[in-house]
Amino acid sequence: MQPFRLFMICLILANASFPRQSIAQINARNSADTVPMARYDPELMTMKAFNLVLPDVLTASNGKTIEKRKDWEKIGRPELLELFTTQVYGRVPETPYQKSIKVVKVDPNAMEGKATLKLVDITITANGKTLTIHLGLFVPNHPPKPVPAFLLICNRAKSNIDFTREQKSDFWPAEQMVARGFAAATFWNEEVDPDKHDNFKNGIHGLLDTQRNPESWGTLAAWAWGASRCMDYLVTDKMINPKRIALVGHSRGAKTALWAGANDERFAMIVSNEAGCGGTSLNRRKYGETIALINKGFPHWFCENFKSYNQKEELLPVDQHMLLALIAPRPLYVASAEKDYWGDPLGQYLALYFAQPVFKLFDPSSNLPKLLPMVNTPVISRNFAYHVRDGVHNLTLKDWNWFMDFADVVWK
Ligand code: GTR
Repeated sequence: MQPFRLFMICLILANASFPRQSIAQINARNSADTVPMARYDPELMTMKAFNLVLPDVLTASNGKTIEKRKDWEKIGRPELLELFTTQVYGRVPETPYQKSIKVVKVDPNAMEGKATLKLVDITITANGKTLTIHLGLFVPNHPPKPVPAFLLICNRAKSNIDFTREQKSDFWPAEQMVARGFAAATFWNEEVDPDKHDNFKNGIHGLLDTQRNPESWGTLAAWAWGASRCMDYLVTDKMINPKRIALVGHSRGAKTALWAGANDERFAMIVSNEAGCGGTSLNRRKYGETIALINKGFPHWFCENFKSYNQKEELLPVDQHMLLALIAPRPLYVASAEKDYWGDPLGQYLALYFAQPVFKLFDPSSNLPKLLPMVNTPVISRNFAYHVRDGVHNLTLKDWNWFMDFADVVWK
C-alpha cells in the first residue's frame, strides 16, 4: 500500500477510533490488536481488536442459516422486524384513525419558475383529537417524466425548511435538488410528536395511545409513522415517480429514517446521515453514545423494553447491522462525519459492512471495501454507499451532493 494512503488511514482511524479516551485505554485496545492491519479489516477488527461478537444476520431463531432470498423474506426479515419492534423502537397501536390529505397550495412559479411548490396538509383524527402534518415540496417544472424525490425528516428548527425560501439552509438545499432534477419534500418531526418526554400525552401518541405497555412505540417510531403518512401523499403525486422516493434523515432523524425504511418498503432508498446510537452504530462497540446514555438523555425515543439493555448490550438479541439489513435490497446510504465521535463513524461502517450478507442474497456482486474509506471519499458498491465527511456532526450541502450522486448512479 502507498505510504500516503496508509498514513491517511491511520490518521482517520486515530481520529475516528480513539478520541476522548485515556492513553491507557488506547494502549489496552491497541495491545489487543495483534495483527497490524487488524484495525482496518472489519472481519479481523471485530474478532481480534475489539472482541466484538455480533449476532449473525442470517441465522434464524431456529439456529438455521438463511441461504435463500425467499427464506430471508419469509423468515429472517419478519423475525428481525419483530425483535426491533418489541425490544427497540416499539409497536404502533392499532387504534383506528381518519386521515385527510389536502393540497392547500400549488404555486407553479416557485423558485423563479423553476419549480412548483405544493403544500399538503395531512390531518389525522382519532379519539376526538386532531393533528396536522404540514408536508411541503418543490417539484422541478417541465421534467420529461415523473421525477425522483428526496423526503427529509426535519429534526431541526422549522426555519431550515422555509417554504417561502426567504430563509435558506444547507440542511435542506431545495434549490440544488430541483436544479439536479429531484423533487425536494420535507416535514417537521415535532408536528408528528414533540421531542420531549411528556409521558406520551401529546402528538400522535396523544391521539392513538389507549394504554401503554413495555412494547409501546416511542417517539422515533412515531416520527417514522409520520414519514409514512407523508409517503401516502407522495406516491399519489403525478409529478413524482412513486418508485423513486428516498427518505433522508440526520442524526435522530436518521435513526427515524432507518426505522421507517425497515417498516415501509415504499421508501425506495434510505439515506442515513450520522444516525449514531440507535441508528447505524453498533451497540456492542459501546463507543461514544451507548444504550444507557441514550435512554437517559432521551427516555421517550425508544420502547420501555430497550431500557433493560442499559449496560447489557450483549443481551440484546439484535444489533444495528441487522436494522440496516432490513433495508435490503433497496439502496442504502450511510454517512458519517470525521469528528462525530459521539456517533462512532467506524462503528457505522462496520454496521454497514456486516449488513452485507443480506444484500448479497439479492445481488452477490455488492462488495464494500474492507478498509474504512478515506475522508471525503464516498464509496459506492451497487446498492451501498458510505462516506466520512470532514468536520463535525451536521448535515451539509457536501453530504447532499453525494446523496444525489448516489441516486443518479442507482436510478440512472
Ligand atoms: C444527540 C443524541 C444523538 C443524536 C443527536 C442529534 O444529543 O445523543 O443520539 O441523535 O443528538 O439528533 O443531533
